[in-house]
Amino acid sequence: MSLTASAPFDLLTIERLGVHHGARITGVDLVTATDEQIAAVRSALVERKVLFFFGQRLDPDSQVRLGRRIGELTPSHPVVRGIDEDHPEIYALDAADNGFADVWHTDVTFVRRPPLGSILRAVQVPEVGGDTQWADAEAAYSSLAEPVRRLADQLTAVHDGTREFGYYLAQRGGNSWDDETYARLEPVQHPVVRVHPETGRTGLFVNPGFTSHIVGVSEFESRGLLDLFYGHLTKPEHIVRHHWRPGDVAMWDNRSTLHYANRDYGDFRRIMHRITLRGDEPVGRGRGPAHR
Ligand SMILES: O=C(O)CCC(=O)C(=O)O
Ligand SMILES: [Fe+2]
Repeated sequence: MSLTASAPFDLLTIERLGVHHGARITGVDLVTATDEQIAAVRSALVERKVLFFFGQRLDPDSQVRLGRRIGELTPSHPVVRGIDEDHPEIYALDAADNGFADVWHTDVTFVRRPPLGSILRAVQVPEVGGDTQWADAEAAYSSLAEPVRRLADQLTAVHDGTREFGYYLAQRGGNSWDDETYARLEPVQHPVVRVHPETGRTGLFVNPGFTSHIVGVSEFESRGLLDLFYGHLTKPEHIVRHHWRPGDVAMWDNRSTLHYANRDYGDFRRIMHRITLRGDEPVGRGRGPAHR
């Protein structure tokens, strides 16, 4: 189904990919977009959760400029440096430099204020494979049985980036990011069910990449609950998938989605550039942020 975001002005075209999430956006050049088009993209980002733009002509400078029009940018990553001195905001994932993301995750949930969203550009794509998948954490929450939702509402989880990034941080001797200084990656707590700060919708906010355990239950119970949530989050009906071509751009709301980059392209090189939008502290149902 195709619909125009803001008839009668034909700002851009939004083609939905799933009932709840995913959209192909056409009719906008991300380098020369008007303010009205940027506003339409920003609201589609929240509404559709992951947006795909095709054959765009962004370079590092214009990717950063675009990001600043959508929100506030953080530096590249709490642990990993930007691509060069002129682009401290750009985080490169290069298969030739161990840049893989083949674990379901939500970006940087191991800090107090995880990103609002990310904007990813395909710089070099493999001849085959290398698709990325996004899961809708709100559709997953709402399709859990009611008693399970009620249980999830009460839970708090610990998020810890040490396994993925602790080694790199130690090598760098610490870093500062988004107004916080990190000598070590201290685990943080977030509610298992997050209320979206813009829509009020609720979603599961745990991910296999960074959630270490659930607070106040046994290790056995924590493992079982997380496996239940992960299995449910990643059901095929909660997922949209993108096959990349050079120049494609994906933008996702990191408060309501998880993603996974398929590592199925053999020795081909794959290079992606990401910029990251500053977010706020997750808030649970009927309560504030989790206490650390
Ligand atoms: O390489 C990809 O497709 C996604 C990588 C990733 O996880 C990210 O950019 O946050
Ligand atoms: Fe990611």
